[in-house]
Amino acid sequence: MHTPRFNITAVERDTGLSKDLLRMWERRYGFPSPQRDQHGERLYTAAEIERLRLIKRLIDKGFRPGKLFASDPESLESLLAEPTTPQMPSVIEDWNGYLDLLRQGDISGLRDALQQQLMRQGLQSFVLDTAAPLSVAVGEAWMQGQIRIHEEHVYSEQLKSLLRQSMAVLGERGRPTLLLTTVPDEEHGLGLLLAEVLFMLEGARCISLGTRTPLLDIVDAAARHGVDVVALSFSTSFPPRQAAIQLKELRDYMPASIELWIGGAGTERIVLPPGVKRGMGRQGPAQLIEEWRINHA
Ligand code: B12
Repeated sequence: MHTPRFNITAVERDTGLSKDLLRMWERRYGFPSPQRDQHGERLYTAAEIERLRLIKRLIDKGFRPGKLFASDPESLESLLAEPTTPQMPSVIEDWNGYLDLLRQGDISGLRDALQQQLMRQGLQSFVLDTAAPLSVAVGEAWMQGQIRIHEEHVYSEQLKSLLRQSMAVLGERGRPTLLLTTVPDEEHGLGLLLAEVLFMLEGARCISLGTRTPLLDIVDAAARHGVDVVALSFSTSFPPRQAAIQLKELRDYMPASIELWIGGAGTERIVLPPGVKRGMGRQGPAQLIEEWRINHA
């Protein structure tokens, strides 16, 4: 039972836990702690595999890894018997866990943590309750000098790729068709991406141009793709007066049949020109879509 004979591939196959995750737990929690063979490859005991299986089942039930690794194997068994209320929302206890992974340069650990959290929460709650506040925490950490800008970029890229992957699985969507982007001086793009996911979950078709599209190109792209709506995101870094001027310009250039929607943390302060709609709060995207469908029924 205690002779280490199983390599990491066997453990991955037997437990359903990825190699990356096994290595991350080893670094983070000191368990499992495999011995090494003469080539330096990890070797696990049967007892370790058994405990990992138990831990996997408990995580699936909603327990947090931190608590499980601190418990001895016997109390794990009794936890399994307990009726549980899922312990949302965090795989890593708080945002500091994610910031630590960034500082350690542990990209695969970060990807696993985000992926697990997404699986646990489902896409909508992941966007609203993890990705949005975590993006703020990561941005703030950079501004306070707690992480480097390249670490923030790693986070943004991992989040983007995870969300793009999840959106691809959602498949073809119907009307309204939205063109999403930001105006030329607005570089903050994570809010736009999160809004795109929320719009897609409402069944809308989304075409994203990413950030910083010149106004005339927005108009051109909207016509080219025959969209129903142009949706723009504004962070609090964007001067509200400037936003109002650009929105009026854009509204004047576009046919009235194309709606113009705005959202993002910076929209509250913007005085809306006629013909521009604002989506606010968690339900913002869903409400705008619902309204559009009622008006176009
Ligand atoms: C993350 C972040 C960054 C990241 C951006 C990463 C990226 N690719 O987006 C990085 C680190 C790169 C960055 C850079 C900068 N930033 Co910055 N950043 C932030 C931070 C911390 C969070 C913004 C964010 O991502 N929010 C999370 C998203 C998910 O929320 P959201 O946009 O509200 O989106 C949600 C909804 O609103 C909605 N939604 C979004 N869009 C839309 C659209 C529609 C149509 C609808 C319906 C809904 C909708 O859906 C989302 C999910 O619910 C804020 C501070 C803060 N607390 O907000 C500062 C902040 C905005 N940044 C700031 C600054 C100054 C900058 C820089 C200029 C700093 C510098 N000196 O270089 C640069 C340059 C950026 C630029 N030129 O525009 C300041 C602005 C201050 C000001 N008023 O001028 C802030 C407020 C920080 C501060 N406290 O000083 N930043």
